[in-house]
Amino acid sequence: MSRLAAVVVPLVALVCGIVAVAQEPAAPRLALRWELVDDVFDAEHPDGVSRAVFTLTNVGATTLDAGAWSIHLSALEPAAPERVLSGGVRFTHLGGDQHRLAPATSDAAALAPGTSLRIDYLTRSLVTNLGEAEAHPYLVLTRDPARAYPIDFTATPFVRPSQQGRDPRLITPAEQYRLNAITRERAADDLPPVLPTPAVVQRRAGRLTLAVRPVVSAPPELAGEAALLRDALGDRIAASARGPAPAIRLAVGRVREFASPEAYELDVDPRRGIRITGNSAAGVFYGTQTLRHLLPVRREGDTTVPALRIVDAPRFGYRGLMLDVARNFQPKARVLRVLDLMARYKLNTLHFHLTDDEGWRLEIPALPELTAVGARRGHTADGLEMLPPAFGSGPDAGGAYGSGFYSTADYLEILRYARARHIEVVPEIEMPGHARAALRAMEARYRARLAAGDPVGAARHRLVEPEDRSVYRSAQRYSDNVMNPALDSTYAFIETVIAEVARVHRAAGVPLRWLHAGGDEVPAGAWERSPAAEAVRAASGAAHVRDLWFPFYARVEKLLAAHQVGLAGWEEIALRLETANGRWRYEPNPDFAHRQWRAYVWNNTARGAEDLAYRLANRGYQVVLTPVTHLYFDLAASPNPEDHGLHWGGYVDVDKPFRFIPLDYTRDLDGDPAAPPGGPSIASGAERLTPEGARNVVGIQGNLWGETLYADDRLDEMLLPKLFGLAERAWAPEPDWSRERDAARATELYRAAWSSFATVVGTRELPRLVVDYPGVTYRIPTPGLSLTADGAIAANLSLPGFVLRYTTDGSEPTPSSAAFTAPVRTTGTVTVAAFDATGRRGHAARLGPAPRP
Ligand code: TNX
Repeated sequence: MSRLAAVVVPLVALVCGIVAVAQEPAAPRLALRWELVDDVFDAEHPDGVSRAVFTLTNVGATTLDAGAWSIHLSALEPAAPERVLSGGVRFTHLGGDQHRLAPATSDAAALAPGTSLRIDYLTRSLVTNLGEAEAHPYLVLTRDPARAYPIDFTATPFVRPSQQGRDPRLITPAEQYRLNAITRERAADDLPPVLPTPAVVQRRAGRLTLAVRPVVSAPPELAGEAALLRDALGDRIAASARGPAPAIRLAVGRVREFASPEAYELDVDPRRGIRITGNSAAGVFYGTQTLRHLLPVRREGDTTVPALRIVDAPRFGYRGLMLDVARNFQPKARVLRVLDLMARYKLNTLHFHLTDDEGWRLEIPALPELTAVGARRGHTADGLEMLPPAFGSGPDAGGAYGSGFYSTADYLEILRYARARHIEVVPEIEMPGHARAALRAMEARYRARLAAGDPVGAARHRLVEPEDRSVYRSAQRYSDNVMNPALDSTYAFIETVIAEVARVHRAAGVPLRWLHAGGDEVPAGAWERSPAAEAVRAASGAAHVRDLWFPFYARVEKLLAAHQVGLAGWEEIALRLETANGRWRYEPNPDFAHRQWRAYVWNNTARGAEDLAYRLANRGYQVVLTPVTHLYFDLAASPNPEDHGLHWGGYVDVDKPFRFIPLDYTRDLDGDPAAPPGGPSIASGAERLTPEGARNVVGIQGNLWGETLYADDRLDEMLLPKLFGLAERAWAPEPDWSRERDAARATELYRAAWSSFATVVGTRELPRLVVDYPGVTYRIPTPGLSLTADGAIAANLSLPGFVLRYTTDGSEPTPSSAAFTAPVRTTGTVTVAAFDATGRRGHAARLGPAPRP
């Protein structure tokens, strides 16, 4: 210890001691450890549940008496504790993913310093990944219920298969090896020059050197595209370089081969320079993105592009990504980066999920409570002035992910940034379900107006009917999150929000064309005991209050039409419940077909609903395909416990969007990932798209929901490289393997296409991201491991371009561990992980000890 420190430390201790004595007893300190014990499969739990244990240890200096404390913790539905087996505690559900754990009786034993409490319990369903165990706990003392104390939490990693041996979804290292084995690295010359694959590529001899910054010439209407291109090239080519500058000419003109406004032609001629012609400014923009990607990845050195001619147009006019910023907030800079990534890979629609139960993220100046209350999450005793914690955002209202919203100025900036990159922003305002943030915010407004002596103003935008006794529970376990279609104030609220959103879009120079008006997952039971709903039902002659759904969206459609805005929503806006053979089933609602409603069809997991997207398109609805099985980017990449994400619709890695067959996807619902997705439809009797239906499929979209996006590296990890599969499928021409009916030939074509794509992603696009977005944290694949016939261990990876490193002493590989270049023979355990160029690594795989040959 230095002399200075020797003096300062006791001084600080002294001062702190005095403060502590003067204030209150020392803060309680707890540690909580979670561990998976085993899985239980028995007659009562045929699908399995997990036996888990919390160990709560008092690591502080004060005794915690029973009745004096409770712990608030988060548990996604599958992991919600149901049955407590030991510890004398009780779990109480608080709403959403929040639970309270407290001694069951006031005479339960006190928790003295240094002692632990062991709480064994059974979960509601199998815990299959470690993310589900992240409890994000905090402590609340009964004497000061508004205050939260942090708790040290650890979730003990669980190692398959001992704890998860009976989970059929397990991917062992050997199985991963088998899946990876279809990837064959391709020579760089055999690869399409850019991702997504262009429609037509004619290669020519030679290369054009861009050693000196090119002169970009463009007519005034392409000034924006030219400026962005200059920026991008300026990043790569030093301003100081002297010599003759090559010319890049941008123009809007007719691209003969394609009618799409987004089509372009790019001509790279070593002598005459570069010409980009687009059917519109959007086409020119995509041509400039292609040009950027023709430059070799490395920043230093090589600045040549191959001589060639590309003529290109998208397969789908709608190429979307949905970003949920409601469950966990994402700062503006991250949204701009997502837009940048989308533009590079030629996606053109950001579906911006701005509101949900757990947050309202857009400033609406006319209703300031929406963000003052609805964009703040934290622990409070009464929950009146902010929303409760959720999804790992923690008790602190100043925390990064729970609280936050885009001011009007932020949103304007996002819209303008998107517009410059030819991305349309489709904002989503969730209704009538998934609306808890709005309901709570409007209750706060109601109270404030009433207190200010303005009962009329108080009632104007109120979303709650106090006499409503309806009992329901939403998919995310809320019982108070649905707007009421029988209240005029509901429509006053929606009308105000629409007007404000439309106003900002106009100010940004991009009139709002579509509003996504939610519609998903309204729970059964809502409105059933609402006097207002009952009165409207009776007056309208409807059979059931559930039928108020139709007048609700018809009225929303009118409110939107007043601003020339089209109605978009989740599939439910286009459905109605019907009985067939005594069973309820969702059917397309003929009443609104051919009204140009745009339905985002998501749930292809429900039995009988696999083909819902096609049934809706065939009946006249405009359909965006966004099926959970292939395009839900919030799903974990694999069943391995260390992969984050949900898994209610399976697992989604980059291969899922890649193998998606948009116009015939029921051929690939549960196939073997190593086989081509070419089998017959698994959904028996599934309806196929008619020619009219195919014209109504406007495009495809990846959805990134935000429940697990509560850490800085998480968005990248869930989005990348999945985004590349989406971009390829949304833009590139229909692949040959998806049309081939001969199984052997289809397998050959698919494996070749996948290998080419995997090589592009692994050797070109991910390295490009590392250079262009320093700190990017895309998911690095987990190796597969296999025992060779002669007893050595072989390793492989789904994507080329990484270095595999290994250890044989059980430790995690580091950038200085030995490279895995040939099968390894050892008596110990081989631990292998993939590393990228920056030395960042993915999850390790383990195998061994290998039996002696
Ligand atoms: C279902 S899909 C939801 C979302 C969840 C998502 C998680 C849809 C329209 N609703 O509220 O975030 O699953 O995967």
